[in-house]
Amino acid sequence: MKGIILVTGATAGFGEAIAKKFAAAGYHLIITGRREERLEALQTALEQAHNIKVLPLVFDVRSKEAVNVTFENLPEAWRKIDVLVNNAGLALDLSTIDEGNSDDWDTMIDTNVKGLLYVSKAVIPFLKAQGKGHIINIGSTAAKNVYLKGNVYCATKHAVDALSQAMRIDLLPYNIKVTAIHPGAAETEFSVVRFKGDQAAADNVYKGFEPLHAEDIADVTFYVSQLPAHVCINDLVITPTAQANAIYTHKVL
Ligand code: NDP
Ligand code: 8X3
Repeated sequence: MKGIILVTGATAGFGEAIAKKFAAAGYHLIITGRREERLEALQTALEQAHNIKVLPLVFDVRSKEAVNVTFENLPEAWRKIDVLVNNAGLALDLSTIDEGNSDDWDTMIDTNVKGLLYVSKAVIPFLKAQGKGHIINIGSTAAKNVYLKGNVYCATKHAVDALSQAMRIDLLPYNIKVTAIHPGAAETEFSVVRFKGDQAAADNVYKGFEPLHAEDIADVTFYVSQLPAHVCINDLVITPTAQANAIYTHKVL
């Protein structure tokens, strides 16, 4: 048995792939998201395939109260968390700042920034109690460059970048590693969510090149979590080979 990993947003995409990767390596999992049936299906599949236990926790990361109640009531046996992956997040729409929808802005800020903070605040005491831990925040290439019509999503991911740096400083006394992983374009449910169910618009994002796959990010997440106690990868940007950064892809050349 390797330990316990908590992954937010495990009902799809990176989070689901990360859960599968760590389950295969023998970790027990705490998996979270709003879609209960998906969490339960993943729990069943992973417990059957591997000799591990999975605890599904259904809550919306935007609700401070739900986050706090969930972790205040976390069973004792699940409190020895080794790795927290703050992955739950989303983009909504691509619009210039003058045309953007302020409800979408609220959702992105509440999920990507405030949700990450609420979960971290609730979980850090468990890491401190263990005298060690690792927080892995999923940022984005949008944390490093701002692109046309990406305004608020990019701002939320810049905030994740800043908060990752801040956590690394503030948690130094507690032997807690903090790593930010910044993926480029990856074909998950991300674009279907961004374009509010418009599958054709989502598919168009990945036309003409091979995007990252969720498993690529799971592999990298696993790698950074396996380094010796004295080694911490702080910040890691990973893109498809066809993408140089958040702005320059093969399409603009
Ligand atoms: P998906 O849409 O495939 O998965 C998003 C996950 O986040 C789902 O499990 C969803 O669960 C969860 N989630 C979203 N909102 C909430 C909420 N309010 N409360 C709880 N859980 C929530 O997208 P990805 O896997 O691609 O995205 C994961 C992270 O990676 C995000 O932070 C995204 O910004 C980032 N990212 C994605 C990239 C990409 O190109 N795909 C590139 C760079 C970064 P549920 O709906 O069940 O609540
Ligand atoms: C997701 C990748 O390029 O849509 O963070 O911002 S991008």
